[in-house]
Amino acid sequence: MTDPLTAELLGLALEAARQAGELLRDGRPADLGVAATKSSPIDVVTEMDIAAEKLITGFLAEHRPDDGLLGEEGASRSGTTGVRWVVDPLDGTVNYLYGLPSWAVSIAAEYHGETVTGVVAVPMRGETYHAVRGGGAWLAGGGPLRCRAAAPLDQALVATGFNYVHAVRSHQADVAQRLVPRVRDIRRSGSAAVDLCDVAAGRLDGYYERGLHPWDLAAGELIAREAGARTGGRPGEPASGELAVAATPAVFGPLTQLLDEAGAWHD
Ligand code: 2AM
Ligand code: CA
Repeated sequence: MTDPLTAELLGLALEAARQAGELLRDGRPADLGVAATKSSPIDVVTEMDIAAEKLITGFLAEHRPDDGLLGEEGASRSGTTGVRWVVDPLDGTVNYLYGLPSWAVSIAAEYHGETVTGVVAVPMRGETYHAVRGGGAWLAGGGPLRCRAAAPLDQALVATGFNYVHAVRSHQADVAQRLVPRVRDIRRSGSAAVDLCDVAAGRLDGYYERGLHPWDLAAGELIAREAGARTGGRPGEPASGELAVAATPAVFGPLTQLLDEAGAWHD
């Protein structure tokens, strides 16, 4: 049973993510990707990002004015209710710029520091994933989400991401190079939130990335965990900016071990 507060927070997150997803989908100029290397399309993306965050924070403030908030585009306020919203209005910005479908709106609510509900809307897939702590993970309008059944590491499909900074990316490429011969294959979608939901939905066996921020992770990590995946960082540690890993229970242990040996947790 979901308690009334968590149910209220989930309902608000679903509605805010729906509205922001529509704004981003319908407001994206059709020719945005054409001149993707010029600075003006980047400005359009930044504008859309900020507009989506404003919509979400405005909606949440209207319904729950005393909650705290942390948003990727700088929205931040401390609250008095014990609830803090953690918001990524547009996760997968580069995909959005290029017209690739893997981008998401990610909204989580923490209660006294613990994530109690998370929503990830992926408008170009027409899918919204959500979870409440202890209540399972769900595809909106569909059924419960379950991560994949056990597969050994050498049959695992594992997603990752690379930092925007070139010096950092090259070490991450070395780590990926160590991984490639040990797994089925790797993927790089460009959205942490989408990757975490794909682990939840059984479309990936695992995902790892270094350098994530709380808003990239908060909702998707809960969704993955509630779908039966294990999540964490370096062996024995929670997921963090240092390293975030989500994988099926069979893949999680060997994957974190391998990532630790390969130095995935440092630049
Ligand atoms: P964004 O699209 O909101 O920037 C890409 O690997 C994933 O990592 C995306 O979810 C991206 O979020 C996130 N990310 C956040 N900060 C990053 C950084 N400094 N470098 C690379 N990816 C980052
Ligand atoms: Ca992000």
